[in-house]
Amino acid sequence: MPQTSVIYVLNGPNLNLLGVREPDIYGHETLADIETLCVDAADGAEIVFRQTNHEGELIDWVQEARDKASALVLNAAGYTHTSVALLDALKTLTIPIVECHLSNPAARERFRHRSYVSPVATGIISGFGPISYELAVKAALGLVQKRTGAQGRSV
Ligand code: CA2
Repeated sequence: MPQTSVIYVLNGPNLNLLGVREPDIYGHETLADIETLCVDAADGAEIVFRQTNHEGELIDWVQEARDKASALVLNAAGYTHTSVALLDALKTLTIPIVECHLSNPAARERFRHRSYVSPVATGIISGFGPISYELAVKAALGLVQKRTGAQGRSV
């Protein structure tokens, strides 16, 4: 476990197009705007914020988070619904995992109802647009503080 809290916020395929395409579904904010929201919500904790369109790279970062992160916030985007390999990687983590989505996949097409992330997530935040990320970072920090006794403990 790192000395200061390090929250990995990992983003899957096509999220680099946020704010550029399909604003009716995903809104006008860009991924850079969402990174700023996460940093502001982190209350001084370190945010490592990344996006990739490649499944293997996402899995490499999940493996990296095993040693370097205190918690993981993950929007695996389309891989949420398809990737057994991602699930296998997530199963090796012992840190809290917060699954995060801009939209509410449960209210969308049937193929989005299955998540390979949910079975290993500590919790799921979805449907609040960019605020989902803000809530997810705060939830992740709360979980880390609970595990380390870093806050709320009377001396
Ligand atoms: O709601 C979410 O955050 C999703 O993870 C977004 C994924 C979708 O496959 C999941 O079911 C729910 C899609 C991300 C695609 O992002 C785009 C952004 C702008 C334009 C086109 C795609």
